[in-house]
Amino acid sequence: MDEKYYILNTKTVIDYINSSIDFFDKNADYECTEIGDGNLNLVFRVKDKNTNKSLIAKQALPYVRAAGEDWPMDIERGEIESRILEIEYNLTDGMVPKIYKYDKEMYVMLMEDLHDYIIMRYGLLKNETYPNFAEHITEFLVKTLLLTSDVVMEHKEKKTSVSAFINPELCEITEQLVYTEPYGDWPRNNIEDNLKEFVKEKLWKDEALHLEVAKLKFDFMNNAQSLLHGDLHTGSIFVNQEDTKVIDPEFAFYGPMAYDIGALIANIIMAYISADARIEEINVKNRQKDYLLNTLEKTVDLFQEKFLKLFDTVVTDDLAKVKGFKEYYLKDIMINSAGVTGLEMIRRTVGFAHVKDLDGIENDDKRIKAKKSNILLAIELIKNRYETIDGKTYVDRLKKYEK
Ligand code: SR1
Ligand code: MG
Repeated sequence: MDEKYYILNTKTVIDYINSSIDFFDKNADYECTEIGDGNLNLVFRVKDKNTNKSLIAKQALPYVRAAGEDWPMDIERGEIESRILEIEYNLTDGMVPKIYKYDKEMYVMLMEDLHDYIIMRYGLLKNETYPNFAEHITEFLVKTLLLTSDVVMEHKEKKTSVSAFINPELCEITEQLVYTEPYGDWPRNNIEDNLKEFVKEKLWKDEALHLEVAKLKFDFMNNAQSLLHGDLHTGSIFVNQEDTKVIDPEFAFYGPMAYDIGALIANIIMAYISADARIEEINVKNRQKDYLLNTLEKTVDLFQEKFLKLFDTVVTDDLAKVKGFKEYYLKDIMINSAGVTGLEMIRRTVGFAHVKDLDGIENDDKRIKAKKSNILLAIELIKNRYETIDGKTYVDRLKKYEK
């Protein structure tokens, strides 16, 4: 790590910004808060109260924030994030925040403050709905995934890009936290007492399940298909009624498209399971559940529709143009997306990193019931992924576990 590196705080970040870029007025009246609630970084929002002009300063720490200094973490991830944000910005016409500057010595990214947006997970937990979300996020997925694959990119250029996005430490986190630890008695697992017996029975003893998880794990590690976001859950998405922006791609690397698609689908499903357990008022509950079911179905189906459409206009590889190939290629992606959906749902229930959707269900009985349904549905998705391709199948499977 560079000698110039020091960890910023709400006081030092203001001078740091002013010595880095020309952004604020000389007479600015600063307000600064640390708003990071992810597992890894410090995130400061700095605003001039006179003009309301603001920006975000995100600094990578040399360790996992959620665990402390005992869990060291590659600080170069900040650089990977700034590079992929630039690529995604160009591929999607600005569906990610604009980067003003990346500082390689301080591992700080200065970027656009999306102050009119809310993190989608929190919006959904407030029972908000976002009518354009499925349209927007499928646009993001199709463009970032298809346009960075061998279907489109010149193959040598793509291989160079693969090597530029080798992200071994963050991939290892995923290999461990998503694909390994939930399936055995690992120390970082976080399982509530009332769930332990169920988890042992359903997740740790089921060898048929372990075989399917192993297949998916080796797909994650060996299939350098596209430049992934790498952590596309509802905490990595900012929304409002009109717009959608994706943030936090520090887990980016070349991996299977299914990893981004499945992570997203899983988080929509968990929002649904959460709404069903949390919301008391029946009209609000029904409206929220209808919205989430509709968003689930639309996200799965629109992705496929847009994928097939864009494929024809951007494909460059001669053999990928062969009749039947694009349908074959997409089907394989969707099969593994259902598998990843299940993996993400399981790890968010019993692994190191949970979600508020489930942990935030206050009533103990309802929370345990919701977590059990979540696990059972997830196992079904992993084992029956070959038959889980379209949106309606997801909806039907989800509804089976509601009662
Ligand atoms: C130690 S990092 C734990 C989790 O937080 C990130 O957001 C990723 O989801 C990762 O798995
Ligand atoms: Mg994150």
